[in-house]
Amino acid sequence: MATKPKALPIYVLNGPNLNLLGQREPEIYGRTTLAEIGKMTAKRAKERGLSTVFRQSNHEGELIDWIQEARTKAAGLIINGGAYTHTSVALHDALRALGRPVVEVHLSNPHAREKFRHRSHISPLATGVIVGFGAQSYLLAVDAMASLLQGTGP
Ligand code: CA2
Repeated sequence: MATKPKALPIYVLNGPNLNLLGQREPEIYGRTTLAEIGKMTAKRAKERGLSTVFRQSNHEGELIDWIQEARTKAAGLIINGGAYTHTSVALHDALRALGRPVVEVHLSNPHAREKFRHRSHISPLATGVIVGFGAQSYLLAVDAMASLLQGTGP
């Protein structure tokens, strides 16, 4: 009997300093660590019949390598670009070449913060953007991605 091919995972990529979550600035970013967010995200994806590859890097080039990898190895991409969101044309260009659905996610609401956080180089390439719900933003992003991939949205 033929075996069903395994569905590609969702890549969940996290940018600079997000490895510090839960250790500093809890009033802005909450007390949940990135490892905990990784576990919560994997659980929610599993409930939706999906799997995740969850990674963090402080290095712009490594994030770009992973976005390029996602072109063939991921069904879709959830990305919290951290501060690179606001600065990186290189991330923007890598996302232009992705050819997969993108959900941009942020713990805080950058639009309610300093002006330099109001511009995102990721948003123009994203199908949708989820901001301001703390760790729950990632779960909402998984739900959104599941709707996009499975056509279950309204
Ligand atoms: O709200 C978000 O998710 C951000 O992407 C977080 C970035 C920030 O530069 C963006 O404007 C919005 C910063 C992540 C740094 O996280 C830290 C966590 C604890 C202590 C210090 C930094």
